[in-house]
Amino acid sequence: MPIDPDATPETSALYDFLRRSAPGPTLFGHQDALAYGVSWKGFHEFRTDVHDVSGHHPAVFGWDIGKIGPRPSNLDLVNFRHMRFWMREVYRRGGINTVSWHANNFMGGDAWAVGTPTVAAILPGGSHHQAYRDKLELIAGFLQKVTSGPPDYTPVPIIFRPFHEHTGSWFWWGKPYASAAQYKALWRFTVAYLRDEQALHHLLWCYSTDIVDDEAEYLEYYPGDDYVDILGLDDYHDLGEQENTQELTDRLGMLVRIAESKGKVAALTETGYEAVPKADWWTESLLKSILADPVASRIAWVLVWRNDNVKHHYAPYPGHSSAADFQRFAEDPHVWMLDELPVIYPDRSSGISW
Ligand code: BMA
Repeated sequence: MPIDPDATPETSALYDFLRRSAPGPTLFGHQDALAYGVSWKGFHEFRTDVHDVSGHHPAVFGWDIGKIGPRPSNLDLVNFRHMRFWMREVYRRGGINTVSWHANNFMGGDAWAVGTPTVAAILPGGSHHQAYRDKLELIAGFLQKVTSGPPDYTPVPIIFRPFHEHTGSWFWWGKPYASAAQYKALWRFTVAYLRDEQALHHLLWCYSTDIVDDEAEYLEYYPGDDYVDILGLDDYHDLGEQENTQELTDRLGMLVRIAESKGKVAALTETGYEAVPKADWWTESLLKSILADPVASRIAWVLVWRNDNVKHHYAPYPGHSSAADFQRFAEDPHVWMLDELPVIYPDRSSGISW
């Protein structure tokens, strides 16, 4: 069961699917996949770079609500109304949506403006608490409108992954700027506010660290089993220039063991090698790390970051040197793309609005 006892039937169905499917395949995910690719910006078609390369769309679609507020678009210029529309289309096609939040610093600056005691300041009683509540209220309004559309307006289940990579030092919510007690309090407040006060029941909550060395470090800031559905890991370290596939395998094994001991789901919530300069990276680095240990292979999904331009992209595009290898990756029986998913949401409205 998700941590929300009142989770919508579709949200519970998604969680159930993730738990049941985890021992089998690993789903492939890509950030901003429908919004743009290396050479295009989308709206009127269901297009992804990954599909252009392999004939298959990702199964998991990552989005980010960084800079939600007065502007129409997020920090990477994805229009928020379009984002909602795409999340609906993903749902209608039976895929999975996950939302991260590169939150601006409530004491000034963006997510990378570090060094301020912001976590403490936005907790109840803190100098910036009201600003935090106001932002969450706005987010609740946005998330509430992510529905299947007419006629049922079923809320579309969303895996929400705020305050990620807090074990690093690059975001204002990172470990050097907040104690474990403060981070946990922030997480718990956020769950209680969105779930109980704003009555959002279509969220699964995903906690994700950057690389850690052991279970104690992974759990140091963990807000508790009553506040987390999915245990994630972001790891760009092991499969980059200094590749060490065994290290990723070991970390994934650790993650799966922690998650399974709690009856929860594990996922490689972010990974990648910027511009994928290694032609066989998909099968020889990523898939190899996942398959090297049967325990590690039980991660539910792996998501790579966005395809912004030829220098900054994490999935291939037509003509890219890793395209052929990506095809092999996508065809591997262990890797599931969108068209390989069973029906996850029992009541999803049929029909595609394109
Ligand atoms: C980073 C880069 C940035 C982007 C941020 C949030 O990894 O891709 O360009 O703004 O993620 O998506």
